[in-house]
Amino acid sequence: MFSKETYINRRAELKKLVKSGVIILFGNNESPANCPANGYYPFRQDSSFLYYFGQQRDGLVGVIDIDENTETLIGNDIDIEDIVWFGSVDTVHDMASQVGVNNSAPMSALKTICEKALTKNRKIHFLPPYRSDIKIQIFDLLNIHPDKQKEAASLDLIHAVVKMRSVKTEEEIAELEQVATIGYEMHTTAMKISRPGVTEKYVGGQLIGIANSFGSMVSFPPIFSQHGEIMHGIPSMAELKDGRLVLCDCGAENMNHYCSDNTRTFPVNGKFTQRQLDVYNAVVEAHDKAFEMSKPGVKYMDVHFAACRIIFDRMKELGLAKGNTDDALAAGAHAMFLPHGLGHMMGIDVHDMEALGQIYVGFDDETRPNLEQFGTNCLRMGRRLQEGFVVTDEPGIYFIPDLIDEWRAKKHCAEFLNFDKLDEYKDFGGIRIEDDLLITKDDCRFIGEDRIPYHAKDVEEYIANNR
Ligand SMILES: [Mn+2]
Repeated sequence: MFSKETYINRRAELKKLVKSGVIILFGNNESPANCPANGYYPFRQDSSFLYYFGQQRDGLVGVIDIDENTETLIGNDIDIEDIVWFGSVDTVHDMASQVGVNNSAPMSALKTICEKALTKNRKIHFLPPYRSDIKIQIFDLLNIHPDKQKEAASLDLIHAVVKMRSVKTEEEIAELEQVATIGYEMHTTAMKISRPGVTEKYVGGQLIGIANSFGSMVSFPPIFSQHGEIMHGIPSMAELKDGRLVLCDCGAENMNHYCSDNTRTFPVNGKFTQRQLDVYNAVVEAHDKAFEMSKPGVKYMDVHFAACRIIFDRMKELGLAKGNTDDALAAGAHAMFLPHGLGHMMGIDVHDMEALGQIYVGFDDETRPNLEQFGTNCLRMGRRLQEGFVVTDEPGIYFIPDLIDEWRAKKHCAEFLNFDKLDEYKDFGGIRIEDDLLITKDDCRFIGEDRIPYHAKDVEEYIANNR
C-alpha cells in the first residue's frame, strides 16, 4: 500500500473530474472454486477499488459523496468464527483510516445511502461490473437489471478513472520496475530449464512458483507452448521437442498488484535454424521499430501499422506474401501473420482497465477502433501516447493452419498471399516478442533494468551459458 496521502489525493482528483453525485466503487468478493469454503486463491481485489481505496480485503465498497464531500469505507467486520479460522484482521474503521477515509459503515448502510440518493434523484456513478455477484448487488441496490448495467455505468466516472490510471506516477513506476525483476527471473528461468523431454506444464508450473515465492502472483495464467500460433496457448503435458520453438508469455504482479508482461520465443535446443531465424528476425525488427517510434504525441495505431508493414515486407521476401504493401495492409492481409494488436496499456491490470471498456482506454474522439477488420479489431491501444503511459510492444508472426485453410477456401486476400508457400509453414508455430514501454517526456524506455535477452544471438548465448 502507498501512503495515505496518495489515496487522499487520488480521490480528491477524482471528485474534481466527476464533479457531482455519489461514486460507488465495488471491491471484489471471494469467489468459490468448487465449494463455498474453497475459493480461488489468492484473492484478487478490483483494480479501481485498489487505486482509490488501497485495501486488499474482500467484501468492501468505497463510497464518495462529491456534493457532501464525504468518503466512506463500507464493509462488515469479521466475526469470531472467521477469526478462529483465519486469524484477526483490522477493523473496517482501521482500514478506512489507513487510507485517509473518515467514515466507515457496515454493508447494510450501502442500501440506505443508495435509497437516499435515488429519492433525491442524485446521480449514482458506478463502473461497468464484470463479476456476477457485483451485478446482483447492483441490481439489489439500484434496481438495474444485470443486462443493462454496462450501459448504465457512468461515462463520467469511466473517463475520469481512465484519465488518472493511464498516467503512471513516480511511485507507480517504481512498483513496475520492482515487479519487472520478478518477470526477468521467470523468463530467464524458462530459458534455463527448458530442454527436450521436459513438459510444458513443468515449466509453466515453475513460472507460477517463482512469482509466488516473491510474494507475488502471476499477472495472468502463463502461456508456455510449442504451439506459439495459439495466442493464449496454455501449457500442455506435451514434452518439449528438439527443433521446435517455444513461446513463453508471462508476468508477475507484485504485492501492490502492479504487473509485468513479457514474451520470449526461443529454440528448445538452444539454437535457431535458419528458417526460424528468418521469421524471428522480422519480429525483432518490428519490436525494435515500435521502441524507436514510441514517444508522446505519436498514435499507437501508427506504430502498430509500422510494425505490420515490416512484417508484411519480410513475409514478401520469404515468398509467403506478395503485392503492394499499402494495399495489403488496407485489405487486412497482414492479419494472416499478425492477427492481434501491437500492444495494450499495463498497470494494476495486465490489460490495464480492460474492464472499463477498451474503447475508452485505448481510443478517443480522434482515434477510433476498426472493429470490422479481422486482426485490426484486436488492437487494444490506438490513441496518441502521453508521458507516463505504459504500453506493451508485442509484435508476432504466427502460422495458424486453420486460418491458412479458411482464407484459402474463401480466397480471402488471395492477391496478397501465397497459400502454397504458407502450407509449408503449417508446422512452424508462432513467434511473439514483448516488452513493456514507459513513455517518457520526449521518448520512451523499457521497463526493467535487466533486459531479458531477445536478439537471436543474445538468446542463444544466454541459453548456452546457463543450461
Ligand atoms: Mn501483453
